[in-house]
Amino acid sequence: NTELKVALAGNPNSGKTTMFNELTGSRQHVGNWPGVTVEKKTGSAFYQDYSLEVIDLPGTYSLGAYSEDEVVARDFLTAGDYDIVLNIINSANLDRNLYFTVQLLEMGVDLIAVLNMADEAEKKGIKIDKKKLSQLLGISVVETVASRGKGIDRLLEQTVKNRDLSETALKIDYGQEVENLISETIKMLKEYDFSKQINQRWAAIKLIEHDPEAVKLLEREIGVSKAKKIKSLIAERELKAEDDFDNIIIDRKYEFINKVIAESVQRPKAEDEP
Ligand code: GDP
Ligand code: MG
Ligand code: K
Repeated sequence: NTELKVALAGNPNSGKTTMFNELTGSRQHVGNWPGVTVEKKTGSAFYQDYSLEVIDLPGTYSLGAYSEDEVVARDFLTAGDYDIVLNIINSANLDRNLYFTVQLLEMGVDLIAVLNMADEAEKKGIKIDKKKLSQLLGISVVETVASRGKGIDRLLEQTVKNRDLSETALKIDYGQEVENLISETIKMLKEYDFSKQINQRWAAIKLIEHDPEAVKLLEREIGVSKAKKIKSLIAERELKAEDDFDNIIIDRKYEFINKVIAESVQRPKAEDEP
């Protein structure tokens, strides 16, 4: 009997809790995440010879540090104490949901994209080419209707099949100027022996975005004076740059998502929309 730790992550209202209930039935435990009032739900599921510990993470749109929910989800994901993440996606609202997916992929999180609410997407006439989407994102894609228990067996099958995924981090091209800075930041992170467990490219991007939690983590890990050298490098480049790096990073992320959607999703033409 092999144990797997599986976390459900995704936007609010994507059907995470419904999926959690579907997977775990009455084998649930409700508590709190340490130090915060955010509810923590865990439960168990069984498939073939596998025993799955399932964790329902708080729903978030982003993995910044702006709410307790985001911090809980992010801390869990950066700590890496899980085998695989099931990213529950509302198929009827793919654009918005993929923004979160892309953030997970950039962090190097091993995940399966779960296209939930497939019934809602169908009602709206949205057709998703799963094979294409899977190719473009480099991960497995499974379609489900959690509220009707549809696709659960296939999801369990894929969960077990993908249990040993490792470091499939997505690399979006942020353009020469930002890419040069990312490379130099990574070089310094390596030189200073910054956490090997955290994806270095992701850390560099977060530092360039001045993410407060990333800065705190950096200072904790390598000390304030070395951290200052990295912050100075970034500040110096910002001064010289014509465009705001934060904007470039966000724009390029959306460009990537738009391209993925254009190549894998067919929407009804305006006139035949129901
Ligand atoms: P969470 O915020 O991600 O935990 O989402 P919930 O599990 O609470 O689900 C939000 C709403 O969507 C609930 O009313 C569910 O019954 C409903 N829901 C969940 N999965 C599906 C699905 O596949 N199809 C449809 N039509 N509704 C769903
Ligand atoms: Mg929920
Ligand atoms: K893994």
